[in-house]
Formats: sequence, C-alpha cells, structure tokens
Amino acid sequence: MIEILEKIIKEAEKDISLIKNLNDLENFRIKYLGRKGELTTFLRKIKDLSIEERKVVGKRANEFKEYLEKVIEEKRIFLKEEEKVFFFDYTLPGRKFWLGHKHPITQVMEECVDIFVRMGFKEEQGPEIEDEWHNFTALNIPPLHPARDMFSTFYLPDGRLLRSHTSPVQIRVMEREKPPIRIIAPGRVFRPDDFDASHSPVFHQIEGLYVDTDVTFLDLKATLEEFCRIFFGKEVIIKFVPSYFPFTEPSAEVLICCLNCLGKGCERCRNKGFLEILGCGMVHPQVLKNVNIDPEVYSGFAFGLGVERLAMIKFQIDDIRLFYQNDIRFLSQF
Ligand code: 2NL
Repeated sequence: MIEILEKIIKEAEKDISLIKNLNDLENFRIKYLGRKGELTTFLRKIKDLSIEERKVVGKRANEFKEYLEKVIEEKRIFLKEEEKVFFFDYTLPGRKFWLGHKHPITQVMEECVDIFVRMGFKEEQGPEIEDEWHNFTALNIPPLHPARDMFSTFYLPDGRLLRSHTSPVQIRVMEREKPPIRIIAPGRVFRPDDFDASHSPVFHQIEGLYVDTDVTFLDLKATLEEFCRIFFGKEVIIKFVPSYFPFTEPSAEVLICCLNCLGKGCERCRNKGFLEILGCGMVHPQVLKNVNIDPEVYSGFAFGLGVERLAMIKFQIDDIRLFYQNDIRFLSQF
C-alpha cells in the first residue's frame, strides 16, 4: 500500500509543477482531492488495512493531504493576482484625478508677503477679535471719527470688535518690542459692507511697518516702488498722490497705471489710466507716543493694501464675489 501512496505523491508533485492557471489548479484539486480523487479514494481504503500498516500509511497520507490543501490555497491566491495583472488592459486611458491648489487670494497674499520678507520684513500675526484701543484709539482715530461708527465695524455684545484692518497687529508689536521694527501683517479683516462687485464683509489685508531712527518718506517710496515692480512688472508706472489717514502724516495713496494701456486710458480701466492700489504714510507722532516710542528719536512709515483688490487688478477680475463662491470653473484657472 505504501508504494501506491508514494506513487500518487510523486505524480502529484509532478502535476503541481505543471499548474499554469486557475483552471489547471481546479483540475488538479479534483484529480487528487475531489470526491473520486486519487488521494480521497486512497484514504477511504486505509480502514481495510492492518493496524500496523494503518498507522504508517495513514500518517503519511494525511500529512500529504494537508500539504496539498495548503499548496492549493497558496497557488489560488497567487494565480488570482497574476490573472488580474494579465487581464489589465494597459491601453485604457488613465483615470483622471484632481489635484487641488491654493486659493488665488492665498497665492497673492503669499506672493506679497514673500516680496516684503525678501526685503527684510518679518511676518507677524494677531487676533481677529480686538479691542477699541488696538483697532482705533492707539491709531489716533478719535472717538467721533466716522471709522468708529457702528456701520463700519462689527461690534461684539461685550464691546470688543472684529478688527477692521490689520493695524492692531502692528500696534501690539510696537507695544511689545523696541525699534528697529520691520514687520508685515497679513490677515482677514471685517467690515459690515453688503456684498457687491467691489465689497465683501470679510476680506484680506496686508499692512507693513518700519520704525527706526532716520526712516524717511524716501524709504517708503523706494520700498513700495520696488514692491510694485516685482508684483506687477518692471514696466509699471507708479504715482504717489497726497491723501489722508488719521494714523499717518503725511499720507499718500499709490496708484499704478492700468496694465492694459499703461496709463493712456482704455476700456478696461474705464479711461482712468491709473488705479489706486494702496494707502501709506509716515507714522503719526501721536501713534508712536501711544505705544511709548519717542517720536523725537524714531520715525516710521506704514502702508496697507487690500489683497482682493490687488488680485483683481493683476488677474483682471471685475467682481470680488467670485473669490468666495467656490466655483471650481473660476478657481481652477489660477
Ligand atoms: C489703506 C490704508 C494704511 C496704515 C495703513 C498704519 C499702521 C500703524 C501706524 C500707522 Cl500701526 N499706519 N497703517 C498706514 C497708512 C495706510 O492703509 O487704504 N489700506 C487698504
């Protein structure tokens, strides 16, 4: 009997090496382990043997059965994987996947901050919920100034407010640190304006501040001109015109030429030729006093720009609301 078993085992080992696919494997299983399989039939006959023979042959036969079951299971897993690869049609077009990117406002904000950081400004952040002192009083905005009016600032029931510009960040830095101070403060600001093509109740601002001994209007002019040339291009024409802010004296507005007509006037700029892009000025002596910096020793310049406005000019977008509607057809263009 043991000879018959050894013959079956030998044959089975040979058959194993010939299995090429799942079909071969199933035929192999039926041949040896099926109901009428060779090994199954053999095992059925063991009961007729003598006790001595049964012990030896039975052990060997059962061990081999277990071995075959294990081999079949392993091969099944392997062949299934192989079949998947084999039937993979590499001529099919690839699956489209969507790669996201930063929001255009974030892109413009980071680009601006980066330009100033390369000039030596340090980025600073501050709270979005502020108090009257940091948002208004320290900035020389008197109690009855229209900017304090309920209509241009969101107030909280406890008297605090949502910052209406990022100047409070700079006030906090000046209260905390001694000059030289050279910082850039980007962030969200809030004003209770209704949404229209050029207003949003939440928008983004970048303010810059440089305080040291002997800071002059020429430093301000050179810094902002350099910024404009890097951001808008070398050919841009830049104008400074007098303006008024309570926290700077003198104050100015920076205008750049329409990027389409270079100042001649065209349809795109409604014949204006020049567009206002930021406000700036020399820090008012009273503001320096408010943060315990001696205006007899130190002077400074400051500026503030609206990120949405800059992005609209750069990308020729005529409605600010497009930035907030999350329409993928708009966003995917940037
Ligand atoms: C604008 C005008 C400006 C400032 C912001 C500033 C900050 C401190 C002291 C003095 Cl702590 N000034 N900021 C100065 C001038 C203009 O922003 O129209 N922004 C969109």
